[in-house]
Amino acid sequence: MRIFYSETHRRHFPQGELNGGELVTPFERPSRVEYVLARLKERGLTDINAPDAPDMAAIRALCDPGYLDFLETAWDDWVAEGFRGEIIAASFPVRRMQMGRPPRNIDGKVGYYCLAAETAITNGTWEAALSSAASAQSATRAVIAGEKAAFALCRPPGHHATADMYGGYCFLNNAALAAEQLRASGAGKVAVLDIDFHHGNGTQDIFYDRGDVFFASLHGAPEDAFPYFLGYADETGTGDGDGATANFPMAPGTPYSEWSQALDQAIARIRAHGAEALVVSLGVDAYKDDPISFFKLDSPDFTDAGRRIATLGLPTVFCMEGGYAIEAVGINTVNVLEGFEG
Ligand code: SP5
Ligand code: ZN
Repeated sequence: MRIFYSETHRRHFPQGELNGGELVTPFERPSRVEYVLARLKERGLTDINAPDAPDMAAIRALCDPGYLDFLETAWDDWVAEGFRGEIIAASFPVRRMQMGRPPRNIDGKVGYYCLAAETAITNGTWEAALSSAASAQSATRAVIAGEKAAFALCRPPGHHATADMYGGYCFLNNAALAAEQLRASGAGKVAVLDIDFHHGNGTQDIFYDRGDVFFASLHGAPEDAFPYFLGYADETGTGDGDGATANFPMAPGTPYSEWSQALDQAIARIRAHGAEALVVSLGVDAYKDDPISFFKLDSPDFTDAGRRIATLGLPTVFCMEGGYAIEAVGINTVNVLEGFEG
């Protein structure tokens, strides 16, 4: 399997994540990638390539222009304002305060474009996010060129990012870029299967009113888990997208026996939709020892999940998302890929 990965991810390394009222070392940290790379090599998956430069036209086609300008200039604007810490959002356009007007002031702008304050921006975040998107784009290009599957070792992750908001450690929605690229290459219908522990709110939002991109997500129920406000089973799409979103929220303590039934249902829905290509949002935070999640999957379960995904028989782009039990992130991620390859 071809793998795409950019060292530029290192340029995004905030020192602080707002967690329980404290600034802690972020769960989403550069070393996650080292564990995945080490495991890939250990298992003989050594076709690891740097991505091509990001396709900016595709990123501009997906995202809000004001949002992209904001991401590109946020750090300089923040420093120019005299702020000395990392960029953390503090004021949000919440219920009854949403007039859709981005403020001029950088502190206001940050809140306008942010969906969760745990995610800090630093010098280098924009370059890292672009390099992550570039990995997804190059992996997708490989699949379009005829590879059965490719793995984008994306960091930072993407599935919480909408066309105009960052948060949940995500800035650009890599999986959505991959799905759009597959559509543009001629696939009539594509599907995004999101197995990260957290609901893929960004991906859902981007495709919610579209029938050509099916979105299925297995995740911690929003009553109990981030991102809290989206991911209920009765969110099924709207307009042309009516019926093209499928959410499988699950309770704390969910074991693989139950999770795998949801996976099978998601797979059946993707098959029924007639998808011709697949993007997998590959988070491994459903693992039993993940520090911020509450499912009970064990490492061999990820291999089995990969096997089940392969039964779709579709050209597949895997995009790395979450997974924070860092010593196990490599094993669990590569288990999915190996299970898929059979
Ligand atoms: C890509 C991805 O997996 N993003 C996840 C973002 C989660 N952000 C909120 C984290 C809340 C952490 N709460 C810690 C509770 C520890 N018991
Ligand atoms: Zn996650």
